[in-house]
Amino acid sequence: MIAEQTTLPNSDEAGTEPIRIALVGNPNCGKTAMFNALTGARQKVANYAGVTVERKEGRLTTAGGHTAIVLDLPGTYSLRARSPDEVVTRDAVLGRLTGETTPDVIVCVADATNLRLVLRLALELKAVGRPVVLALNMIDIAERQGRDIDVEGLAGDLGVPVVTTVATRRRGVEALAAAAIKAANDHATAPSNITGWAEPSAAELRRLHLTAERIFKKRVREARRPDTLTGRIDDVLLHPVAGIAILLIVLFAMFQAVFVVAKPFMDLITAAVTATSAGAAMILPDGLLKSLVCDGVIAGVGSVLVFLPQIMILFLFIILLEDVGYMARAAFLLDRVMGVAGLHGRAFIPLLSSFACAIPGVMSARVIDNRRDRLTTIMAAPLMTCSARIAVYTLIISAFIPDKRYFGVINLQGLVFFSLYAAGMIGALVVAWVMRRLIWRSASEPFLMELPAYKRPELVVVMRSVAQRGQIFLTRAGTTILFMMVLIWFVCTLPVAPPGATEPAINYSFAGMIGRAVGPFLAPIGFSWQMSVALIPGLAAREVAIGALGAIYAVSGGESGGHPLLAANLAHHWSTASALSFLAWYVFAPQCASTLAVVKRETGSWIWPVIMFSYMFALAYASAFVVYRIAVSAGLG
Ligand SMILES: Nc1nc2c(ncn2[C@@H]2O[C@H](COP(=O)(O)OP(=O)(O)OP(=O)(O)O)[C@@H](O)[C@H]2O)c(=O)[nH]1
Ligand SMILES: [Mg+2]
Repeated sequence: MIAEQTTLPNSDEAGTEPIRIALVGNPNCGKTAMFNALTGARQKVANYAGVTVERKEGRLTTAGGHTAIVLDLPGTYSLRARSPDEVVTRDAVLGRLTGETTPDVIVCVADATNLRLVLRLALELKAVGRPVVLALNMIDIAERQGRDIDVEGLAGDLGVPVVTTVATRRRGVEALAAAAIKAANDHATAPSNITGWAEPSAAELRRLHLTAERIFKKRVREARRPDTLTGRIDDVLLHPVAGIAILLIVLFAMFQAVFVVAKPFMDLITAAVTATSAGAAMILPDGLLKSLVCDGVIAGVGSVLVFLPQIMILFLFIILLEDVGYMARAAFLLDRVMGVAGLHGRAFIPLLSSFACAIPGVMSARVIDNRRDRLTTIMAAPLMTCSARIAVYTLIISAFIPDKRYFGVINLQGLVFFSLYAAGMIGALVVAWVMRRLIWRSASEPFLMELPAYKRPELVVVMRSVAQRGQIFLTRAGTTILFMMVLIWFVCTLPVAPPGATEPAINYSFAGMIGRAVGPFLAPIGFSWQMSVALIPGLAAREVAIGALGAIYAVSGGESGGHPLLAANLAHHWSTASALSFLAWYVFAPQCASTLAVVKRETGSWIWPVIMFSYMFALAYASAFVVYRIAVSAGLG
């Protein structure tokens, strides 16, 4: 990456390397929003601390044709780092990352409504010896609150240029870029006066703190219209009883919406997939190619594609709640529960991120500085229901759970869906609890959550993030899943049945052989050989299990089709007990391979992914077994 960027030509100063700008600031001050505004990137922005946990690089071209590299970094209060994400920022600023020097200019991003702590950080950054520019971000909110900030006085006292900005609306962003590039160029011609490359000492921090306090008192006035709304809303939302009740209602409504609202859109996609398949079947001559296209590609990818609406609706909810600032409240409300389970309060955000996918979840555990707390969180994160499991849950639910309504509003299918999520969450708490008791035997640290002020979400930003989620899903469907489907088709079709065969052709294929090999092992939990075969590609990406079932039944049925046919097929071939067992399996099933790889990287050892795989496998098998036995004895076998 770095080599590629340093060889790119700089538009006006051919031969020289582009200027490198680092964005540094307190958590949740708008660094990533600024990064996106500067570079056109779409990194994740949300209204709570600790969203960004790694260094991201982007490219900026100014109106004047200058090119610069911009670094987005995790939020921090000081260059004296404690947690792994703060270490990333410190090392980037001090030029300790391999192959990297200190940035040419540091943009200190400040939340203008909350300047107290950032001024000291600005002084620390100045002491590094590189030019610093201060961005007074969120100036829109500061103005609304009637906060008087003496911008020029501040610039004079700190000895750095100050630019006011609104990152989410791109206000002042070009001026900031120009100021940063000018500062870097001026500095390059001035004699180098680099003083420190080291972390500040505690004594130095105290000194800078006093200076910062003095500047703050002199240049910043109390808000004339302070934000009382946040406090008033919080009286209700953080209430120990009302707050929890509202949280449950919000979550419940979210999962109902995912099920009910998505339905018409899913039907539409299903119709489109079926039509495509029928069209392809008409054009293509009978034979293997037709089977590959219709049974493998269209039936397989199509059966995954129908879940696009559900995924986008789920993310719309999550993104809205994150951007308003509600998720930090949810963390606060659940802090007690999590504490009892032995999870650090900061674990909430990693667990929340795992709703999308366990990979960002495991990575955002970096915000936790204590290694044991961090490991506990990493081990529990994959039990949170990732979005890839939506496909599995929905398919089985729509095939086996009747579409009933209670009290006119509560949809039974949505209720089961919610329960599966709840099972995952409870599982995560139990695993954390067991790790605490069995392995660490230590209490988790108390934690003070920073509650951000509520904000009105920027509609364009929200819609863009939702669209981005859809895009990620479609890309997966078009690459990993498509590739796997072709592979699965081969495994299901070859070798072809011998002439005069009496059984369905698929029984003679590799899939049939694999199924018969692993089948006996999974028979006690009620899995047929088709179900067992589908689990294997599910290790690469969970949705592929659905695609695989789509292909297996399409190939063995000799007809092709999308989701409704698959659901109908399942209802025909599986007993309800087996279906429930399959759901239980997927609540705990071992992670896809990429999650295990990330766990290895984040923990620096193979032990943890091995433990993770084993405990999840054991849990999945045990719970599927129990569910299957109970269901069979209840007459659902
Ligand atoms: N009103 C307003 N909101 C902003 C502005 N800049 C950012 N935000 C919002 O502030 C919140 C935090 O923004 P981020 O860019 O995620 O903050 P960050 O500094 O990258 O946070 P971490 O990565 O957690 O350290 C988001 O909800 C943004 O939409 C601004 O200038 N005005
Ligand atoms: Mg960020």
